Amino acid sequence: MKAELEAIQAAALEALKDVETADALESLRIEYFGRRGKLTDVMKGMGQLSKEERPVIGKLANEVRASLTDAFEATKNALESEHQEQKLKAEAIDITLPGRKPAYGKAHPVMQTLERIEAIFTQMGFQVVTGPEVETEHYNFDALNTPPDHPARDLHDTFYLTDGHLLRTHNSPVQIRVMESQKPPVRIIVPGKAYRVDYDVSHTPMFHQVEGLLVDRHVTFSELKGVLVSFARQLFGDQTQMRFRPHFFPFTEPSAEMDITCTVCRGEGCRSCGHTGWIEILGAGAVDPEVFRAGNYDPEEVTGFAFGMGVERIANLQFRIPDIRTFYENDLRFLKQF
Ligand code: 2U9
Repeated sequence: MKAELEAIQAAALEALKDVETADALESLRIEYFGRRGKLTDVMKGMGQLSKEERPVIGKLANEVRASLTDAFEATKNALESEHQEQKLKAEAIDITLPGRKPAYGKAHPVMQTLERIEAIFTQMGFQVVTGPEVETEHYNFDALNTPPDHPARDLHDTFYLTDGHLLRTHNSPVQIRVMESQKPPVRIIVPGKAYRVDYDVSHTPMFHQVEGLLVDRHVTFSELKGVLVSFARQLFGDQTQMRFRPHFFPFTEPSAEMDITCTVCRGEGCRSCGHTGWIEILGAGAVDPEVFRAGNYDPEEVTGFAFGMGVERIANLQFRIPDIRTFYENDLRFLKQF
C-alpha cells in the first residue's frame, strides 16, 4: 500500500505538470480526490490494514494527501495568475496612439448676431434682463396700451394657450415686469424668443428679439437717436447711413422706424432693398404715458424711450440667406457655414 500511495503521488504530480486549463485541473482533482478518486479509493482500503500497519500507512496517506492538496493549490494559483496576465495583455491600452478629436460645436448664426447686439448695448451701460415666454394677455397686450380690437390680438397672429395665457408675441412684457419691480432710472435690454403665427421666407413662428428700455428724468428723443445711431454704426460699420421714418406703435408716442443704407448695394438700389437703397432694421419711440402708468411709473416725473428689433432679420443682413426658415431646419451642412 505504501508503494501504491507513492505511485499515486508521483503520477498525480506528473499529471499536474501537463495541466493547462482550469477545466483540466478540475478533472484531475476529481480523478484523485473525487468520491471514487484514486486517492480516495486507497484511503477507503485502510480498514483492511493490520493494527501495526495502520498508523504508519495512515500517516503516509495524510502526508500524500496534504502534499497533493498543496500541489493542486499551487497549480490553481499559477493558472489564475497566468490567465490574469493574459487578460491584462489583451486589454492593454496603447497610450501612444493619438486621441480622438472632439467634435467642436459653435454658436448658431442667430445666437452669434444676438451676442454681438448684446455686447454693443452692454458696453453702452444697458443691463441684460430676461423674462417668461408664457405670458398673460395683461402683460402682453393690455399693459402695452394695445386696444382690445387690435389686429395683433387676433387668433391668426397670436398663439393662445389655456386660462388666458399665450406665447408672448414680443419681449415687451418683460419691461413692464421690470418697471413693476424696480424704480427708475432703468436702462435694460431684453433678448429672447417671441412667437407669432407666421411662416414664410422672412418669418418663422418662433423668432428672436432684442428690445430696449431707458427711463429716467428728462430723457429725450435725441438721446434715443444717439443710442441707435451708435448701435448701427458699431454693428454695420462707420460708413453706414441712417434715417428715421415716422411710424405707429401702441406702446410708444411718437414712434419711428430706423433704416440703414442697404448692406448689399450701399444705397444704390438693388433687389435686396426693393430698389430704395434703404433697409428697415428696428422700431423705436418715446414710451407712451399710458404704458408708464401700467408699470406704476409716473409719466409726470419720468420720460423714456424703447426700441425693438428682430434678430433673424439682422442676422440675415449679415449672412444673406434667401429663406430664414433654413435657420431652424438644423441642417448641419447649412449651419457649419457660419
Ligand atoms: C415698454 C415700452 C415700450 C418696444 C418697441 C418696437 C418699437 C418695434 C418690432 C421690431 C421688429 C418688433 O421684432 S419686430 O417685429 N418692435 O418696432 N418695439 S418700440 O416698446 C416698448 C416696450 C416695452 C414698457
